[in-house]
Amino acid sequence: MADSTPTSQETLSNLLRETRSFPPPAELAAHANVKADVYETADADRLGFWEEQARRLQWDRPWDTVLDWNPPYAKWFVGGRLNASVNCVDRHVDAGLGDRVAIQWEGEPGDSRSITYADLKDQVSQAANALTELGVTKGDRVAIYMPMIPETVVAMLACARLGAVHMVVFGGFSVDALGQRLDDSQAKLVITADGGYRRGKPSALKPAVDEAVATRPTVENVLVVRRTGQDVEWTDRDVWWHEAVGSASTEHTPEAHDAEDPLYIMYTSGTTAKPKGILHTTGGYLTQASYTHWAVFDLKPETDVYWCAADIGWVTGHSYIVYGPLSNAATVVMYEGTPDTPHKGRFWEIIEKYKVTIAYMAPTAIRTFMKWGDQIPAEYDLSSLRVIGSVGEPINPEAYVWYRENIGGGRTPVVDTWWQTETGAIMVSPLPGVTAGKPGAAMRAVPGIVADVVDENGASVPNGEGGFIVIREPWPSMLRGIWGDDQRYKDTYWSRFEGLYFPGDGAKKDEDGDLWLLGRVDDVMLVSGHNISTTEVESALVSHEKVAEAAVVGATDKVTGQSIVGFVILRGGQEEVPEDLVKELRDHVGGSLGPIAKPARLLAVPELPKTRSGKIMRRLLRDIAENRDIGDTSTLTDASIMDVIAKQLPSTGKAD
Ligand code: 6R9
Repeated sequence: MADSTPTSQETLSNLLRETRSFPPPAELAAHANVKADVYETADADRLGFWEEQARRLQWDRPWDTVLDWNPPYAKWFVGGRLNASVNCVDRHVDAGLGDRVAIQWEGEPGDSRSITYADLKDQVSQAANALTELGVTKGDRVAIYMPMIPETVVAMLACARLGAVHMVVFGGFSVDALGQRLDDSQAKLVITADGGYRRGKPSALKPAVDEAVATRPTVENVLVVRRTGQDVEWTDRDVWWHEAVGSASTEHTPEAHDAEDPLYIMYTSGTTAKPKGILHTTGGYLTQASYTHWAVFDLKPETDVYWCAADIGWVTGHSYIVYGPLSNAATVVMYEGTPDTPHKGRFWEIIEKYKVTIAYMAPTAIRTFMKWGDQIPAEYDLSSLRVIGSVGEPINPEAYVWYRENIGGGRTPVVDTWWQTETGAIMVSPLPGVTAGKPGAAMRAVPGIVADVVDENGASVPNGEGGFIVIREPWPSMLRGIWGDDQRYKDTYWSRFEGLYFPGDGAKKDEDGDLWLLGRVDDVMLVSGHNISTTEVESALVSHEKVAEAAVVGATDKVTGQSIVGFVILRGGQEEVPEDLVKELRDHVGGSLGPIAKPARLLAVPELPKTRSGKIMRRLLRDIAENRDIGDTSTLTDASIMDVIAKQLPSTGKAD
């Protein structure tokens, strides 16, 4: 997230014109969970609206006050008490849903497990007992560094049950990234596995934990799930999950926690090296995660099979694999591996196999599938799908339409959901039975959320103009701070515009007042006095038939301030952009956005540097474009990618 904001006095230029719009399907609209009047109801009494959503949960003690707002500090459902794990598990079993599948898990090698809500209750209770046995108590921090296996969900819910604060670290992160997070959170326990399956083979996790905890005395134990059967080094500190959890009682009496007791910390890397530990609490977070999951995906828990392809180490995995869906008693598909193992149709095979009705994934995955070709999904029966979602980045119109047509069969609405680790849950999104979908637009703040686009002085911009997205009123799942760094919380989110939350993203309102998110303002380019969003130029590039993926950055330029440098993955896989194609692409961008947006340079690359959630790390590409040494790569999913890119651009990059 942004630690700095642009100094320019210009707001974003609104260059892209997109006129396509898809109304909600009549059948879906007729039976939708929420209808058009919801916006009005929520506007008329915002706090009353959130109280009504909080009542969808089970509380041990009702709240006395809905909201205590002492800017920038919010407390929601003050005095209320509840247990998040009871809300995600026990209450469904009590309601007679014990036999419903909670987690339908698919391992990468093709093994699978169906875990019912009754099974989940037993496993979470056992894990809670085992953690207690290991000395974990309320308020302790527990690090979870795991593959995508059911035990990861069980571990999170066991922490929630005890009131211990979980801190999930993406399994692809390095020893350093893990160590830094252990230091900052002062975790007492690490839960990990011997390894997980990635790209057809076991990928070890325990050695990274061994190295990280060797110099971290706060960690008293390491609890290890056996997944791959790889050899592991063993010390006195280590405990096998199957022994400790497997032998524990399935009876566990949960305690209710305060609505404002911490639920988890999730680290998000900013523009500076030190990641921020975003803190979420219990009652408000669960209320909004649960409500948005039900409303935005139009969830029918009795009949839907829901699949979110995100990693659990990303906030999307927290809110939309675990807390949202399980609190709604949904059946959740969870997949361990990569989309191309053992073949490039793996995602579609999973949808066909489990008759998935709702799927949620990132634009980067969608663009990869586009690159692999239409014929791959065409071989599978995807007719079970009825709502498909996108999250993580602006979705280019081209990718949106491809997704709608090739995955959604041209009939399935796409919900483009904008939110952040900090917001905890979806903030801007169409509602599939209410809002029309425009390719590339997240459309409208969800009911109960007050978002706006403002200029550099904080004044609301008129329709048709761009600026900065802000949130005007506190919301239930908002971050409660940055772990151990209160000043940074105020500086990062609350200092740019008086009294408004500033997420750090650019946005525009179209002529209808619908919202388009334009990416991080740190990525905005300033060319000859115009602020141009990288998103719009990238979308224009990928709308050309020869371009599979694109990332653009602004490189310092003596004449224009910055000049646009485009990195493109060509469909044919060429290592260079031929001269005639350079001209064609520049003209293509010029034709859709105007001559100001024409890239000055275009470089072909085999891959782009991305984070765990598929966000392009433009900072690293800027280093290449400006011939600098490459900065911190510890949060890349694959750090070797920078070498690969630099190798292909021998005259431009210095990879090490
Ligand atoms: C959920 C998540 C947050 C940043 C956010 C924005 C970008 C996410 C988006 C989107 C445009 C969308 N982002 N969803 N931009 N349209 N639908 O991604 O959390 O990893 O914290 O990232 O991602 O830039 O500020 P997180």
